[in-house]
Amino acid sequence: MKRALISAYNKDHIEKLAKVLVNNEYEILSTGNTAKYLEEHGIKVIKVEEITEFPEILDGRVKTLHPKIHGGILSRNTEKDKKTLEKLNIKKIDFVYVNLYPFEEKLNENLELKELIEFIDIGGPTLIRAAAKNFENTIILVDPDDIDLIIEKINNFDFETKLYLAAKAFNFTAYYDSVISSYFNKLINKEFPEYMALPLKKRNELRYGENPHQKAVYYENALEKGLFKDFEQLNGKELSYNNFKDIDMAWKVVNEFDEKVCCAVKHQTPCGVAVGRDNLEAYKKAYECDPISIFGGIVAFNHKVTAETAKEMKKIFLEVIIAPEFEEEAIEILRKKKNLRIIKAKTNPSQKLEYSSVDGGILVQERDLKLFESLKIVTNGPVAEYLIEDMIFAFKVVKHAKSNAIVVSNGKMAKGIGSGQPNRIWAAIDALDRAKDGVVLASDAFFPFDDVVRKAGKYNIKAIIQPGGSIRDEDSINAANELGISMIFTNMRHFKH
Ligand code: 93A
Repeated sequence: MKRALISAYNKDHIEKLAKVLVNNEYEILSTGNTAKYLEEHGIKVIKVEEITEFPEILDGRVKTLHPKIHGGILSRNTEKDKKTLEKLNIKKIDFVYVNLYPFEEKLNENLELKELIEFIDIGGPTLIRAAAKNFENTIILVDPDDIDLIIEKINNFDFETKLYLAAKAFNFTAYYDSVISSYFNKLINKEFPEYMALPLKKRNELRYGENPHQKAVYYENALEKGLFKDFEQLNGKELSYNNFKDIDMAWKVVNEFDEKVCCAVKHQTPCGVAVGRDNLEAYKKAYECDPISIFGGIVAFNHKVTAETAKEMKKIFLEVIIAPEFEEEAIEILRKKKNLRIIKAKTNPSQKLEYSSVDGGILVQERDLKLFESLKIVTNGPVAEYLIEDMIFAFKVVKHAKSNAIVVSNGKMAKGIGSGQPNRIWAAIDALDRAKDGVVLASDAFFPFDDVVRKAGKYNIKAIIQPGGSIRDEDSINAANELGISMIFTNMRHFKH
């Protein structure tokens, strides 16, 4: 007779599993409620207490933590181990199935810390890890989806199957502990702990990554809120890897604004942003900024999409439209385009940390959540209020454009966006040349020379907003005064690489 230990918080699947085991000449060993459940379902079980000759104590905190159990799980198929078991009257345990206390699920129930910690399973992970360590001699099952595999192999577990089950077991306990670890770090407000265990769970296998020859997956962080946990896809194909990134950034851009705004994104950079009195105006202005790049792009709104805007958007090929609300008729119109992904966002951006990977590690930083430190007019004379508002608009946009970035705007409409250039003057030339009738120029970082100001003068720019902080700030200020351009320093840089 072989022996299997079943200890499960969630009792789904255990009846089926136990029957399979019993039919294959296993006797079943179980903890309190699991034993009760199985007996009620007509399965004969031995209680762990009978083996340990020790009661479950401390309200169940100690149930299976006993040498008679762990000796049985951890012993090898050697003469020495066999003798030890014999001498101490321990019987080998050949199979373990555990379903842990649902700590992660309980996080949503607003429990007091005192109550919550009772859902930290100690004995369960210990059983799993012991069996997984001794995988050659003890079968470990954690995922009920593998029951069919167990049925198939039950009379002859091969090495690969045993290794696969062990890998899954360690993977699972590591995840389980990462949830607990992240939760405790949150309790002490530790953003950058010594050891980072992110509780990441695979949510989507993506068709591919940035390119078709790259495999990709979307992992969800169990402890974070966020757009991709709280959205509804109303139409279109499943999201691609590039869609995830572009949607994420477009949504962050529109959430910078209180006014009705529209942002078009292409290849991780805004290609049109505009505030409008209504939905249609915002869209039309964002479109006009760059009617070429928006093709195949992502369009985001921070407000309700109307039917008339839907009609307008239907005229061109878009990948994704994202907004908090859509008029019923707007959805009907847009649904005519089968592949167009329509995303109803249900939450504002809440992400605090950003992760990016390098060869051999990941970089973690706080998300760029601020806009400016101060607004200081550094040129002579006052600046008209409407220009200041326009400058702040342009600065909000330039913050999200790839460095080096320059945004030229007029009336809270981006007219020219120059981004991703290795030097500032090219970004400026790009933006100014595209803008034609821009009034305000924003830069994501300071001007090392006065060349951008002088170039702006040639295009009749009236006001410039930039962080300031260069050792040659004076040159740029003098050039601005000379050309009658107002300039504001924000004292905050927004590199984005
Ligand atoms: O409280 S524990 O951390 N201490 C233990 O010794 C122990 N052994 C098994 N939790 C323990 N378990 C867990 O009890 C299992 O992981 C399972 O979730 C649960 C099953 O208990 P019952 O059979 O009484 O429902």
